[in-house]
Amino acid sequence: MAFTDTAQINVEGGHGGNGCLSFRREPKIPRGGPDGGNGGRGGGVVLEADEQVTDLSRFRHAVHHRAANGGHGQGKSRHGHAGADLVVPVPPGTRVIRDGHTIAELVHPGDRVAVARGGDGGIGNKAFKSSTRQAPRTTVPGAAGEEAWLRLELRLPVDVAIVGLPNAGKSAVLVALTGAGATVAPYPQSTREPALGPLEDEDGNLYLVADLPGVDADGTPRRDAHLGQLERAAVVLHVIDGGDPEPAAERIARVREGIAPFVPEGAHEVVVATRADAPGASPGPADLAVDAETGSGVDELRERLLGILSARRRQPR
Ligand SMILES: Nc1nc2c(ncn2[C@@H]2O[C@H](COP(=O)(O)OP(=O)(O)OP(=O)(O)O)[C@@H](O)[C@H]2O)c(=O)[nH]1
Ligand SMILES: [Mg+2]
Repeated sequence: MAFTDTAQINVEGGHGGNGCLSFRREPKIPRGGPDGGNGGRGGGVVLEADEQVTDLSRFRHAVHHRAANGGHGQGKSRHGHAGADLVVPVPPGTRVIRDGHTIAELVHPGDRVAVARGGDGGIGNKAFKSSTRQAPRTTVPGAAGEEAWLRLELRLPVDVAIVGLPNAGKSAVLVALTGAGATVAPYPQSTREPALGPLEDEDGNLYLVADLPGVDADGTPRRDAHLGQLERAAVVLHVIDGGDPEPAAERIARVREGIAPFVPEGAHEVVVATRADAPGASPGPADLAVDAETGSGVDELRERLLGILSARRRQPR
């Protein structure tokens, strides 16, 4: 299923079990007192970051998430059991939004947030017995669980976001830089979802590079663009086709305009031209030129990126 980075889900805690109305009835005890037990509380709903889950696509069809109800109280003073909590696995990097407010960022595997409380259990008539009320018939029913609609947004911890026009060579640059297995194809929009690859600096720190198939040929963000994944990027790696006869400055401006709303403040932009070794190609105004086919310029590009990333790591904003 296609990579999905937003979802809308409904969560509901379990209903509390009802309190029980009961009196002790035994042959040798003619007027036994009240013995109705309390209801158990309903289970809560908990979201938990789980590294087995890579995106939010499962929530397209799994919208409602309801925890178990509490058991009803019973005679002979038996209380109902508590309903089990429902733990819903989400990918690490999930932001949880309720009524427009972020209530949690589940960044690391195992991070959890309770999103819907279970309803309180009811009260059985035994609890209402007192010196003046020997035979109470009062009970309290269980309460409904909390219910909420939540918006989930997956934000991958992207350090370098590769952007550029269709067919510019974004996927080829990702593969050349990181060895990731991305689709490289001689037609536009061959990449339909973010492809990821790692970069490692000399201290062994790992950085995530993402190829974001974000914009159309005219620079406008695509409907399924996933440009939200730019949010944490330290570097925007802007790939241009070094063999394209259209003036590079115009192509660059188009992409910049399209992605501008998504680029975080303080992000560095590195413009790299592909097809450096192809006949007639020109790097134009690019910072660097590479050829993904022959590998020329790729090491310099990697060093440039790691230089920015390492410096930023040492001096966090
Ligand atoms: N010779 C040469 N070919 C390249 C270079 N970069 C990309 N190509 C070729 O150009 C075509 C498009 O490259 P992709 O990496 O798929 O381009 P993209 O920007 O990811 O394209 P979309 O995902 O479709 O937007 C492929 O056939 C690549 O092999 C390069 O530096 N040199
Ligand atoms: Mg591609």
